[in-house]
Amino acid sequence: MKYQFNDNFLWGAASSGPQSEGTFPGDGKAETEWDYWFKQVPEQFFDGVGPSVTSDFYHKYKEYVKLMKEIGMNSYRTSIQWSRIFKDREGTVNEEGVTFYQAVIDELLSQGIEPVLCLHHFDMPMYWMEKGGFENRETAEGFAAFAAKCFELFGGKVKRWITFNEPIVIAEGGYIYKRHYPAVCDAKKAALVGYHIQLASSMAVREFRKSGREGSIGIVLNLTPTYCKEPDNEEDRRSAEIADLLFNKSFLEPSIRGEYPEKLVELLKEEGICPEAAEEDLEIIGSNTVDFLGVNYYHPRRVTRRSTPYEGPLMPEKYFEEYTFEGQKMNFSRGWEIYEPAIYEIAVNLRDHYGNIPWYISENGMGVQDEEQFLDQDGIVEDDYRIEFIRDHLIWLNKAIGEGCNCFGYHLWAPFDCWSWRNAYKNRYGMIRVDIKNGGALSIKKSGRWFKQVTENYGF
Ligand code: BGP
Repeated sequence: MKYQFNDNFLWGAASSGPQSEGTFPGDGKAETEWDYWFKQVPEQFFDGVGPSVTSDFYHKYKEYVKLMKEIGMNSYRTSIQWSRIFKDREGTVNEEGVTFYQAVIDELLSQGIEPVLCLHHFDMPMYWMEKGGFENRETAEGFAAFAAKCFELFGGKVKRWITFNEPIVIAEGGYIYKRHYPAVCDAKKAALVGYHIQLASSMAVREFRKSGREGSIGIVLNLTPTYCKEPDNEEDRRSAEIADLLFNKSFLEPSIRGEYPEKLVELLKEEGICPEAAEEDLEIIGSNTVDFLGVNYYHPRRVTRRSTPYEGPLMPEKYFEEYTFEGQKMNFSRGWEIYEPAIYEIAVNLRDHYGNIPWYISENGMGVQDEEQFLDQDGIVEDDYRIEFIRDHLIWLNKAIGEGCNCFGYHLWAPFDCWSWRNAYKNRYGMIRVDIKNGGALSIKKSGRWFKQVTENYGF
């Protein structure tokens, strides 16, 4: 069986500024929440490894881009770090940062790789965090000013922009589950932060349109299709509906349709955590919807009604329990269920309920611990499991496209092994190995060679 994709398909991979570049003394970069947090609690990061070196993309970008070309990528998403462009809240430009991103963009273009640039990948500068981060509406204005500057600086060469990566993770990670800074558990703050991020995203879209730059602008959402254990049970269905409202529709609907789902607003009001929305803000959200969507898909969410009364702080878990799906084939990557058909269901949902908006897979990937064990005699990582993972997801994507779904590309997380927040280098995702323990030498894994063939043949 042959799985064919069209000639314009984006074949690539994604990383982000804070996870790949590293921070170096004297490069003019301001501190982010991650730099700051690591200094406070280094022991909370896997192996005590922080964001200061990561993959050293800052110095080695030419080498990386050359290898990206070798594995057949025609597009690469990364993020511009706000803290590298603006030194402070007033927007004092860091020329070294500008020069660096210009050089990266030129290098990518010279190798025939399209840069897809994201403006926020979990990396709030401390100068805004000190003001409450996205709890404060002013931060949204600050973000819009940063976005406008990026369109001015780089908009001539970059044609595809993204406002935010996984905005729900910023709200839940920082304000519910304590996985990100400021690591508090406060549902009211989480809702407010989520609302201001949406506002910031819509303001950035407005700035893009005002700039008159050619190209398109989108948002990257981590969509987790939600399945309930007993579809015949009304409470189970309600649990799944709530999970879907909180984790998927809370950004999907305002970003694409320009408005919040009534049911979500009702739910937040019932809990007394619905942010006060000014008419002016709702107008900005309503009239600045995105041109396209990036979908990060890793795993589905399986929920059932709570079997015991919930007594903790107000959290999504009040409404449902997550359970482990037992049944068909059950594989895990980094503790996440691997379930490829969900990619097809996401596609059909976007086709049937969101005006068939153009979209692409902006992240999908397999995190593997202790990958060194798969090194062969020549020092090449034999990651057949990753090849199988990508292939199985592409098969479902291909089926969806064949049925009229408007998907224009597939990006793996990640082109090369990179730093992952609290998990640091615990899980490896790349098609290019970074030998972290030995000075960061780079080598292409088996999956990289395979990916090249796929891109050359536009399928497999
Ligand atoms: C996504 C993020 C990425 C990356 C990836 C892998 O949610 O957008 O930044 O980190 O997850 O997750 P992890 O590195 O924690 O295994």
